[in-house]
Amino acid sequence: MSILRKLMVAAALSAAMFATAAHAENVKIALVVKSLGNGFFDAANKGAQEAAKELGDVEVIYTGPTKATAEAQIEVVNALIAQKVNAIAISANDADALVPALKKAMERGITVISWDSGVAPEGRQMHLNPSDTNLIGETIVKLAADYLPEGGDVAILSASSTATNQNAWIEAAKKALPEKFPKINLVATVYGDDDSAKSTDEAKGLLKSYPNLKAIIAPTTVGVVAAAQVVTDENLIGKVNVTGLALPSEFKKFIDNGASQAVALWNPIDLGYSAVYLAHDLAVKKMEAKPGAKLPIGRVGEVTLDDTNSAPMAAPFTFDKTNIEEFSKIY
Ligand code: RAM
Repeated sequence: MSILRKLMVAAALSAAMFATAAHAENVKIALVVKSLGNGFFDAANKGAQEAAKELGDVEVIYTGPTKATAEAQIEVVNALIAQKVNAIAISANDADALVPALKKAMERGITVISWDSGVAPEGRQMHLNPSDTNLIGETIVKLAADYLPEGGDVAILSASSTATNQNAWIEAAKKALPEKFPKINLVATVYGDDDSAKSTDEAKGLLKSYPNLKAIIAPTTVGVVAAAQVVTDENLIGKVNVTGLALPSEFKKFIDNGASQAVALWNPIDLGYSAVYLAHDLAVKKMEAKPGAKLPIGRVGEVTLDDTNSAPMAAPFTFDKTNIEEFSKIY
C-alpha cells in the first residue's frame, strides 16, 4: 500500500470512529415533573421514552422532587445544570420562582421549555399547554353543571396554590361561571398540593364546611381521586358529584361506583412525547421558538406558537361510564 493510500485509510478509519463516538453521545433531555409518584407524570414519561426511541439519539432523564414545591424543583434544576444536560422540559410548581435557575440553565446553553404547568416567558424558550386554557376552565365547570340542572354549590379542590396550570384553569372557570353557568355557585377553592393525604383532608374539610355542596371540582389527577374516595367513604355517593381532571386508569372505580358521573383529560402520553419532541428540535435542530412558528410534534402533529411562545397540544376528552373502561387500559 502506498503511503498516500495508507494515510487515506487511516483518515477514513478515524473519521468512522469519530462518527461512532459522536453517535454514542446521546442528547440528554430532562423531563422535570412537579413531583414523582404521580401517575399522570408516569404516563407522560411513557410518551417521553417513546419519543426518545423514535428520535434515536436521545436519553430522557425522568426526574422531579418528592414534594410538589418550587424550592425542591430549583434543586433539581441546579443538579441538571451541573450534569450538563442538553435540554430541560419542566412542569413547574411556580411560574416565577423557577425563573432564575432556568435562566442560568439557558445562559449555559441548555434548551429550556415548560410543558403542562408553565414558567414565565423569561424563564423558558416556549411553553406547551396540554389544551387551550379557556377550554379546560370551561370544561371543568361544565362537567359539574351538566349533572346539576337546578344549579347549586360547588367547590374546587386544586393542586398547590402556586401551580401555574391549575391557577390558569381556575381563573378561566371563574370567568365562564356568571355568563355560561349562572346557576352554579362556587363557594370555595382549597389546595391539596397534589398530595393524597392533604387532598383527602381538604376534601373532608369542604364537606364539613359546606353541607349543601353538590359537586367537588378537582382539576388535578391526585386531588380528584382523593375527593372521590372521601365521598365514597362518607356515603355521599349520589349527593356530591366529584369531577375534574382524572387519569382513567386511576379513576375508573369512581365512575363505576357512582362517586363521579364524568371527568376529562387530554392524553398524558402524547403530552410527554410532544414535550421531548419539542425540546429535541430546539436543542438539536436549532429550530427557533418565536411567535407564529410552526413546530412539528411527531405523530401528534404540529403546534403553532402564540405571542407568548405558548401553544396547546390538543382538546381534552370526556370520560364517563360509556368509555372509561377503554381509556383506563391506555393511561
Ligand atoms: C396533576 C398535576 C398536573 C395536571 C394534572 C391534571 O397530575 O397537577 O400538573 O396537569 O393533575
